Amino acid sequence: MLRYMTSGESHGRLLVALIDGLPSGLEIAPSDIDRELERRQTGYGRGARMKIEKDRVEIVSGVRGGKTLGSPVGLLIKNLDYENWKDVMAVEPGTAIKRAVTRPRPGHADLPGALKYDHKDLRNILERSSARETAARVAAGAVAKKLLRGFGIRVLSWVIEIGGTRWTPRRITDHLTLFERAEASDVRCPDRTVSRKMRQTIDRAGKRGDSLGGVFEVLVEGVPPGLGSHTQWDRKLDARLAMALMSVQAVKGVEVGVGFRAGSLPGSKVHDEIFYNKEKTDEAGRWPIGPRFYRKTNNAGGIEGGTSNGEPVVLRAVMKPIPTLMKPLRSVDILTKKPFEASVERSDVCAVPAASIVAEAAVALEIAGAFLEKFGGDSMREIERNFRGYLRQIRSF
Ligand code: EPS
Repeated sequence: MLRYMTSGESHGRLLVALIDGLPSGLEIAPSDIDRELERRQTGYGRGARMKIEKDRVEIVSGVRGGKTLGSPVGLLIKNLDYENWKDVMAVEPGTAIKRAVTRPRPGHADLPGALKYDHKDLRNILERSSARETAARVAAGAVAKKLLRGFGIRVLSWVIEIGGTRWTPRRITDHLTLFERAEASDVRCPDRTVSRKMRQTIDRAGKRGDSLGGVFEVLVEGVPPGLGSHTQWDRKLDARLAMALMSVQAVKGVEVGVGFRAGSLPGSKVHDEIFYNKEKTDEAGRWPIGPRFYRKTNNAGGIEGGTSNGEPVVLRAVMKPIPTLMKPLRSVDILTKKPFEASVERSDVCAVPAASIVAEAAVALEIAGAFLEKFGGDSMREIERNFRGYLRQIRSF
């Protein structure tokens, strides 16, 4: 079973990710992870903090000579801003509480977290609920991506809406081209004109002291049929992916394939008809291979009955606007119980492009988990053998 956990506060010393259940023999280098960390940091609309941080991973355990050992993999990322917060965030006992926060932001974990954990300083909540944590998840996700790439599986993403400025994807045929265009855009939208409009939308919101959310799409190519299962609720691949996406800070909704539009279309327009191609071939040892069942549409988003069907997995998620606003919203001080209007020193206006990278990581970890359950083994060699055997089996089905 692939499991991962993260630890670390936003202005604490460092972030930690621990991944358990990886096979031995997976090649992994810090550069594989740093590339992903850099992608997460480059979106338009971020605040001053991103100029301070330069995320780099240190692989501290579970890897020897560039290959996983089969033991848990430990990853560290330093918070460079910690230098400015040492007196506030010190771990040592007896450190005086400085810069206590008593004014909860609407939309943030501040108040429910303080009530639950009995903290009179909201910093004890916000430091961990901060989306800074996502750097650790992206690091763990980079390892999952590396594993999947070896089997021809790629996780891609792009942004389709920011604060009401929307790009309507035309019939997607070449996902890699869309992805490359998204990579070239600082709002991660594959369309240049819409990208420009999205930047303007972000600028306008920033001037108003407001923040913006948006919608992004995550697509997984090369997923073989048979990941997940219809047999038990917690084995359904779509359910697991929805949880992974909902766990990304500020995500409020998830769609699979045609998603909520399925509620307004008849069955004849929703379900993807099944065809069979005797000729279809591809790279050896990869999916799709040889003769196969396929679809001309993909409204199911690559998942039927909680099981992947061999078409690309298509997911969409909506991120709410960041709750840290320059524009004051009404709230109540937790000590005085008096109303006040919140104001902040610094904030991001929009983090949707970064969230789409985080979502790639969350999805990669879930797909890798389902992949290892299906083709499980303790070493890469064993998994490769299982994977090839299964491909042979479905080719002659
Ligand atoms: C965040 C608030 C901002 C963001 C931070 C997430 O940090 P600060 O309070 O230090 O200005 O920059 O995101 C990151 C540090 C990051 O690496 O993405 C929040 O409250 O969620």
